[in-house]
Amino acid sequence: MADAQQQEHIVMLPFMAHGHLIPFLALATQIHQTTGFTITIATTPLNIHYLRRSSTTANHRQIRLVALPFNSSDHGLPPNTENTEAVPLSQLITLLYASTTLEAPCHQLLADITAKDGRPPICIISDVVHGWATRVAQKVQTVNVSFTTCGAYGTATYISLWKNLPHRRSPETDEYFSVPGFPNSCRFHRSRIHQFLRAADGNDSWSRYFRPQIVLSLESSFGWLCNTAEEIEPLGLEALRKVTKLPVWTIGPLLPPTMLKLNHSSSSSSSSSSSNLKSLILGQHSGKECEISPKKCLEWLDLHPQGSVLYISFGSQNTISASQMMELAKGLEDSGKPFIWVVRPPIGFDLKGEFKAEWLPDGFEERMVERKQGMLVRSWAPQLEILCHKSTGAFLSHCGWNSVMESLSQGVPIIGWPLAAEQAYNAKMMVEEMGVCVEITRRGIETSVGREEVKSVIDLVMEENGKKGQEMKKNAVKIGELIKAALREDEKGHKGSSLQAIDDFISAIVSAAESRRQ
Ligand SMILES: *[C@@H]1O[C@H](CO)[C@@H](O)[C@H](O)[C@H]1NC(C)=O
Ligand SMILES: *[C@@H]1O[C@H](CO)[C@@H](O)[C@H](O)[C@H]1NC(C)=O
Ligand SMILES: *[C@@H]1O[C@H](CO)[C@@H](O)[C@H](O)[C@H]1NC(C)=O
Ligand SMILES: CC(=O)N[C@H]1CO[C@H](CO)[C@@H](O)[C@@H]1O
Repeated sequence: MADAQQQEHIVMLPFMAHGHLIPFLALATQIHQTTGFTITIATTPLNIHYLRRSSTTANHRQIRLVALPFNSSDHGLPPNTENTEAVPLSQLITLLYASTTLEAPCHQLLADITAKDGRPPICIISDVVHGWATRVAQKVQTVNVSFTTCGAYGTATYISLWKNLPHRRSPETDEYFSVPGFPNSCRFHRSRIHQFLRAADGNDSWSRYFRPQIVLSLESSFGWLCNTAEEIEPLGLEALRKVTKLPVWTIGPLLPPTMLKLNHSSSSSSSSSSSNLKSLILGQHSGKECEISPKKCLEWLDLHPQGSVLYISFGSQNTISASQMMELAKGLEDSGKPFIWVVRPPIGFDLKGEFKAEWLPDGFEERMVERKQGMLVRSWAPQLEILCHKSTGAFLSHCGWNSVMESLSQGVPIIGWPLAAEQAYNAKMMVEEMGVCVEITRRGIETSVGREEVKSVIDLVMEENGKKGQEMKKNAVKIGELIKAALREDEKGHKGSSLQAIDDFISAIVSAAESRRQ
């Protein structure tokens, strides 16, 4: 029998992508700090290694990290391929299928924990695409909770598209179609759908992976956790609740604490403050060559007026085509606006390889440096520090959810260039619902982008006293305030909605456990 005083135990199963692992670790930390529960995160050995490197500080030692046996060579993948960042797009589907083989070792882990603790963990929190985790939960007689590391609108769109394939039902000639769960007035353009999803007929390899996993998460979960705040995505949450038909706790966005406290500041204050989660997020790159120090970036930003610099990054996993890169550079030069650009080799080249000057216009970098117009940063930049700096005026982003939340929390509007996953739906939501975004393109790498479009969008957003830019900025500041309020606890102990949602979630799983154990 379990000791009545014994701490409850939660097992968390993140998907094998950096953008998922980090929010899982942040959620684990948050739940542990709120409840004192024992938390175990289980994933493949290399991803555990990555989490371990990312969590150097004291409270992360209280999170148990357990490696599940997994050898990518056994699944037709190159050696040591355990993360979406490590596979080319063509092999992503192989990695997705391989991830389902974690079910057996995961069940073994749960059985071991149950034997050791004398009772099953109070719940499993699994990534939405690990639908198989619901079967593990059932076998050890606990409940399964799905966690989406993305926003509500993007998640609702993504899962409803895979589940219902609505674009297959409307005639190809219709440019727009409706997505079940969303009101009919909210139409989606075909160009927003990724090529694999566009081609999906329910019997292709992508459908055969996604549909069963998502349906399990939908039909066999106790509830969902979503990495967003109630106040910032009303339409998205309405849709997500319609699609899941389950309780959805909005416990996010899970951001580094420094981003929640700081007002826009200059280098001195933002670089001196540090926190566990900040070092956690920065730490994820500790193994990588970082050619630029945060200090150097901040000093460069200090040279420029408030709100004048465009920050450009396509996330840790994506890049654009060679011709798009060339046009982006030309458009930037034409605009004359200051920028910091995180450059990576274009599509078709090794993402982690050396960046070659030939991918940019002749003498581009030298001219930009000389005019103090632009700074090129190879492969990785201190994104949090840049977004917190008062000189940063907009973020040209792939619209990954973590990047978008980091930016909006600081009141920095977005220029959208979505590339993969649910990013195009995030962009649509930010344009239509939040009014904080304009897009250069709707669908990443498949479209051509001209220097004129690049310049005109940058001008629209960055022009001093420009009407559109000011409106976007105002909306972004408002969203930033809502995010901070949701994550704040005031002196009287009144909790913002996301902190309250964590409490509500904990109460729900505790009372479910009580009735199970009676
Ligand atoms: C993975 O499997 C391959 C082929 O069977 C083997 O050579 C390799 O040593 C294994 N790797 C690990 C880490 O066990
Ligand atoms: C689905 O695909 C498999 C192989 O890819 C094929 O054998 C099967 O007939 C297909 N089923 C349907 C209903 O199209
Ligand atoms: C941030 O700025 C706002 C308004 O400018 C101010 O009310 C607030 O106290 C500041 N917060 C901190 C932590 O300095
Ligand atoms: C597969 C499975 O066991 N799913 C369970 C997940 O949790 C809900 C709510 O407790 C159960 O009703 C499901 O049976």
